[in-house]
Amino acid sequence: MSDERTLVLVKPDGVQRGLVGEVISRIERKGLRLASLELKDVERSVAEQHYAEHSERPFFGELIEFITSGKVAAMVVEGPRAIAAFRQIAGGTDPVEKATPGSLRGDLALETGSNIVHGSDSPESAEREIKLWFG
Ligand code: IDP
Repeated sequence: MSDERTLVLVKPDGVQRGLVGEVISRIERKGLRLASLELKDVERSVAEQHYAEHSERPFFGELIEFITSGKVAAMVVEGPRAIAAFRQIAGGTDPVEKATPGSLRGDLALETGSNIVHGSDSPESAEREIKLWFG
């Protein structure tokens, strides 16, 4: 199967808790590869574009405040079925109700609003997000 690329973020909670290494370790142990990696301050306009699909949701303001509250580790991750494979590693959005034990969110997070990582959800999102974060 040909390789795919996905955009992964370790969100400010993950960076502050020192979990960047843990996230990278799980990505690499799965067999995926890092193609780019950068620690970034998040501009509001980038955050708003990144989460544009949620702009009408009641939690949008909170989401933008949170993602701009500290540095994120942004990476391009590649490998066969990288998009679905990273979402499996991440676990479901709600760390308690949806993420299973063994996933990053299932093992390491409690709140939906601070769930450690982001991973693109489709090839179209991945292309858009990689362009937004890495130009
Ligand atoms: P995903 O990150 O698992 O793909 P999305 O539905 O795309 O989930 O939501 C983006 C992010 O918005 C989530 O990771 C989570 O941090 C936040 N979020 C989603 N739903 C809620 C909610 O109901 N309350 C607060 N934050 C939420």
